[in-house]
Amino acid sequence: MKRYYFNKLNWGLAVGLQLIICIGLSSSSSAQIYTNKNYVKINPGDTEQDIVRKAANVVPAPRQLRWQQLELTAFLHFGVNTFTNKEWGDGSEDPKIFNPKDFDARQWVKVCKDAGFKQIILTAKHHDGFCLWPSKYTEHSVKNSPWKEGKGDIVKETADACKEFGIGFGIYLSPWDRNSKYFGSMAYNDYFINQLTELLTQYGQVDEVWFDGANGEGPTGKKQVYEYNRWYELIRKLQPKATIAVSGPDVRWVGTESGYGRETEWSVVPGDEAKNEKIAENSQQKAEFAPRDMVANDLGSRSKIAKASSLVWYPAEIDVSIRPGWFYHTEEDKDVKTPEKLMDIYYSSVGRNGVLLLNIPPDTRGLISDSDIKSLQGFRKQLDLTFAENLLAGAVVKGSTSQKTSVLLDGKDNTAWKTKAGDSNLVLELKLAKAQEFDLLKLQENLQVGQRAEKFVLEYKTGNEWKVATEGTTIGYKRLIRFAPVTASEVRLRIVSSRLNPAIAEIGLYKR
Ligand code: FUL
Repeated sequence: MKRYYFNKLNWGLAVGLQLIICIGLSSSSSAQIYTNKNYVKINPGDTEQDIVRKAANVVPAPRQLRWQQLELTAFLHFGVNTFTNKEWGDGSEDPKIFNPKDFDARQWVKVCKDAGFKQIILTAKHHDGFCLWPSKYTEHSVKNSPWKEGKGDIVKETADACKEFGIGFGIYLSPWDRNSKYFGSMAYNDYFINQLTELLTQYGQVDEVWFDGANGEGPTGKKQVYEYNRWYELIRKLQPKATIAVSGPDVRWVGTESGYGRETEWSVVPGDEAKNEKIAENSQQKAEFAPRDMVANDLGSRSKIAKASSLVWYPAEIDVSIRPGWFYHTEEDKDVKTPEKLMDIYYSSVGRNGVLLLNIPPDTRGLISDSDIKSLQGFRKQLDLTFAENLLAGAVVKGSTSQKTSVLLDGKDNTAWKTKAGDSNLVLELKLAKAQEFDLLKLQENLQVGQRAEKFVLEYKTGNEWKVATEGTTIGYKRLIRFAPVTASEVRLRIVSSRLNPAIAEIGLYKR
């Protein structure tokens, strides 16, 4: 398992490499996979300093920035497995088993939105090949199920509900299809493109397309050689605002399904760490679900980028299920993650420069179950309570004015405390109106300038002495660190190391 996940990560980077080469060869291609800001080539003569400067200036494409700002996104695994009580179907299911009698997409979306989630990704087709929409290209779909007498469309109702409630809508389309007779042949590539086209043209705006890395054998015993570039070009053409995730160029799988990201999480990583051949080799082989181990804990440090031949903005998405499995199983109702566990996951995903993709699988009724709702409500309550009051509100940076200081406290991620070019040794000394007790630090960088901070320390003054409250490495979009409670009226943030001068967008201190 460990080996697989390491490989899955390399595989994601391999896809990146393939794309980079693709742009290199045909920069005039109609579909732009990268912009000239989220990708940079490293030249053979570049010095270490040149590389660091280049890394500091790689910034997200607008679609990547929007995605990062969502912070919380929800995964909905739903399909024939919900009814067979399995994690992976083999494609031989009778479509008649699919009958969610109380299905209500509005309930799904409302529950997610109330819990703070800003986007939903629905498993339109999982590895079993069963389509939640009436695809023209297969009989293995809702059109042959008793649900709504074969006239229903789960994808449509979900997309419509997302639009109604004003949250983003994304699709998961499994490349691996254990039902299609075409799988393993060239014809499958057209089949896949046809299905993707249906999903990208029939349901309004699609905000994220999620391609799973699993690739096993189809009904003929053969594996498929995928045509990734065709998928990406189609998406860029039909849904240019959509991010392409995991097996795609915009969003990187973090390398674990535990909900915990890396403490040092760089969104700028080398695009050249792996080779295309690994794609076939790295497919998932077993249907078992188990918590995964973290893989390589450093992807973008100076020593990593020094060896790169290109750099890309490739931020981490952290997927985890609220239950042990990805699909709903009644026997797991008792194992739903508690609000406390979800908070811990929040700090370790959103709080580590990632986007959380939390799976909340609907049950056989076609509804999110009460146990999950209860836990999500508790999570939202804790989130609101914790971040209700920034204890630095009204504080002033020493030697500055409250007007100038306010950029750090205005809740905007696109305004920042500016330092002089080359000044990577930023010190912000803040005086609070009165002594406060705090145990949680929030920092944000303005990503439109770039991800730059490499090491920081938060200190507080006691008597005439500065003591360390906490410290960390990367910040990125958001960094949250919990520490033992401290009471003070003077604090200082020191950016000890940075790639060029950092742009600090926000700082906050809270009491949990
Ligand atoms: C994995 C799949 O095999 C699981 O079933 C699930 O969909 C997860 C999100 O990705 O690769």
